[in-house]
Amino acid sequence: MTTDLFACFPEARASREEMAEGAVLLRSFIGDSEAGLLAALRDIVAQAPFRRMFTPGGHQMSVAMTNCGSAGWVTDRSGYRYDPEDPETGKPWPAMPPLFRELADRAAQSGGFSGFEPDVCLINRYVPGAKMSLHQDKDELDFGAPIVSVSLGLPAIFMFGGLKRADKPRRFRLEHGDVAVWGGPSRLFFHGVAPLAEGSHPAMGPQRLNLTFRKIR
Ligand code: MD3
Ligand code: FE
Repeated sequence: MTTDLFACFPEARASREEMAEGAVLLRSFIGDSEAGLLAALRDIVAQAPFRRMFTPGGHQMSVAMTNCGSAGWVTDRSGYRYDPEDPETGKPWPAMPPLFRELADRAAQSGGFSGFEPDVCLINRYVPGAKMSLHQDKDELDFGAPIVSVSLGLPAIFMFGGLKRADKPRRFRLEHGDVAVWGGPSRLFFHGVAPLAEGSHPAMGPQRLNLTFRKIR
């Protein structure tokens, strides 16, 4: 019988890798928070279900999304915005769980950014075939604050370009439990996610979730 050391002891994978100036990849950073994160996610999704939104160009996104925090990122035929209410229910988005805040702040700290106070957590769900085209995140007011991302479930190939759309992206495989911090000069770098490969994750099933923590005001 063989044993997958990294599956049994995820912390054995823990490492810190600089992807670019201001961008740090913290492998397996979620550690003991996994069960708490998944329980809190179940709660959020029960109040604000995942939905596939439409871009201003009229295309339906392959990624399904929801949010928690004092606002949420939404897109429809009229454009992109951060909205304090879930347009599907007319209610405020679920509050950001303290565990989310604490994890994001610890990660930002490890990435070299102190006192990160995210007000929004966008939650993306990818099923096999879903992707996110190359884009910049610039709907936030304060580019001095980093974005922190948490990957759960199936692995994804993250494409990390530069300040210009034409800059050739480098590829990083993001796995269950990995956390990344994107700040400083890399905050406005183009990035995307390649179509998710088929598969099933032991804890998450046939999907990938990505949480991005943002300070929008
Ligand atoms: C680098 N999400 O929601 S997270 C997004 O995996 C988004 O779902 C991807 O891009 C995902 O906007 C990537 C990693 C990420 C997030 C924001 C960034 C990388 C970033 C902002 C600037 C540079
Ligand atoms: Fe993005």
